[in-house]
Amino acid sequence: MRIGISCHPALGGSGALAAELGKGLARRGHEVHFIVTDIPFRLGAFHPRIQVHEVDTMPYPVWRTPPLDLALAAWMARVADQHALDVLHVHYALPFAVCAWLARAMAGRRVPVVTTLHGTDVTVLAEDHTWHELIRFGLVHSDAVTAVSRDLAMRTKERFHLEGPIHCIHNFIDPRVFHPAEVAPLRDELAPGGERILLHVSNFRPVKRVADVLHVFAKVRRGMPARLVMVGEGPDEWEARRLAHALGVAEDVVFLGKQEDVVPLYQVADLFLLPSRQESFGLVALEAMACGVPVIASDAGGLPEVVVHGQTGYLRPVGDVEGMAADALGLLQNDRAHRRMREQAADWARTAFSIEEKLDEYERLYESVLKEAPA
Ligand code: GMT
Repeated sequence: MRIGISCHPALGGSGALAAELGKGLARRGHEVHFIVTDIPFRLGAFHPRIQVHEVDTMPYPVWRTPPLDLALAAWMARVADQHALDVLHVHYALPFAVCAWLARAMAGRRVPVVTTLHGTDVTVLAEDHTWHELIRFGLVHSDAVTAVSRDLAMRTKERFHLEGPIHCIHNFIDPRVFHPAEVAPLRDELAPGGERILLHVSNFRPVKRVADVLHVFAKVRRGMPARLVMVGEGPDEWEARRLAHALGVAEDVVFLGKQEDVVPLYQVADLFLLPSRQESFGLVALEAMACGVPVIASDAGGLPEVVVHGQTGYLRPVGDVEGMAADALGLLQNDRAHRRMREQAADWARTAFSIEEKLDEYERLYESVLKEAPA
């Protein structure tokens, strides 16, 4: 098949997932065309069956900002025609589902549109009336809609009063990339005294409750030697730095900013913290488990579909920093239980969220929309 993919190319779970999906499809022999405003950050090395079409626009003084979404739609239509695309798969409802609708109308051939919802497109953006209308329009006019968790599928149906099906296709990991490994030099650098390493990876937005990460860590730190590694950047980063000082743990907190390759950081971690207010899936939690790292997360959104409470980590109500810290200390102070949970986490991630099974599911979906699409 010839598949067009559009996604947000900068750091973020939906872009990461779209890039991994494109690479996986290309490995299976499909021709993949990314139609994007920049090269997706996880795309990596050259692949003969992957092409990137980077949208650009002509600036014009009348426009304060050029209408990039219209340009994207025109590029989608052009790539669909020039490369005879069989399907256009867009990740994140806005602007992509609406751009794809316009592209489909502009293209000289019928190209079915698959929209994958990733989370905040429904849980945050849809709270605004304008975006709500546009997202609903994009979903209703997609040939198929998928969501990355059952929870998100259910919320989407409720929020938009949709009649058609929303297919749940969970996010996935490639176990050849995300797996447990010894990374001794990095461990020595991050925890020179042999301290336990707690890890958090996010875009530091309010939904991630980064302050809770620091409160949990401060309580753990009171009970044992430990270090906290914070990866990513975003609006709450400075508040997190301030809080680390206020809680007296700044010396044991390392802020690494955005990182291209997070795998070694997962591999040196002993515990992953994700106390978000809402998380449609929590791809970072899955990546951590795949590297053998138990996860302590909030019992919110799709996280209970990803983290098995008591087996691959622990789930606590949003904001329960006492409970999260107690779980963390209990686990980190019990070597046997920690080792067992590490193994269970890696096994679960590999078996329940394997890339091959999810690629099968996407391929079946593409085939079904192709069959349904009138010529
Ligand atoms: O909204 C974000 O946090 C970013 C967004 C993204 O796509 O970059 O993340 C969402 O999609 C991820 C990939 O499917 C999910 O793993 C995240 O849980 C989801 N974020 C939220 O629901 C907050």
